[in-house]
Amino acid sequence: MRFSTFGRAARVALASAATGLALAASGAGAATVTITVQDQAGLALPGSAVFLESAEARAAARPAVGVEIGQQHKQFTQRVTVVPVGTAIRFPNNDTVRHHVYSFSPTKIFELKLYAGTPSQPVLFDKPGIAVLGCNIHDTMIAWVVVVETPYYGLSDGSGGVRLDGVPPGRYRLRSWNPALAVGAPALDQPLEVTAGGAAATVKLPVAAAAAR
Ligand SMILES: [Cu+2]
Repeated sequence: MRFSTFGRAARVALASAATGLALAASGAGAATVTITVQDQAGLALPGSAVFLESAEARAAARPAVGVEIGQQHKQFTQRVTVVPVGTAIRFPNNDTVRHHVYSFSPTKIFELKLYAGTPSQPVLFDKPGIAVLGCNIHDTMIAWVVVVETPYYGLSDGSGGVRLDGVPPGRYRLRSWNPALAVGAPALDQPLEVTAGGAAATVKLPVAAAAAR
């Protein structure tokens, strides 16, 4: 039948067009961005949040799954955690003492009242920004959650380095943040152009690395 033949051909054409688009989208996302985070004296700033913002990046952001911030030896297991907006984080208590984890930051206000083990409900971080976490029982416990609107984010390693893979070429705002920045200070903001060959940049935050330890 003529109509069904046409239909099949149209379906094949549509399917290959869709595949072609998918390939173009993923093929364009192969660039690697390498960032080095330093203090004003050029010393490495480990544990700094680095992320790339753009309208396209915002549209591509998806919540991360399985993110946890534990408590062990009366400390949070990570000082800084970076997650895309919409991520639910679990707060398992691995200590025998109880903790009372809270945040009064506008990015996410919550309180997990005195508990042992893992609270049944994770906490949903549904707004971009930076939340400071504390424990009502142990004043020295502190950690930060950096909530970003992009899939391209990372945390600097011991040498201050961050490698972001699969970044589509384009113009971005390179954002960098470390807890040693003044309280309430936003992430540093500078332009970054990513080409098909990737990009590399060194960021200098207005802090002293010694203060970041
Ligand atoms: Cu505690």
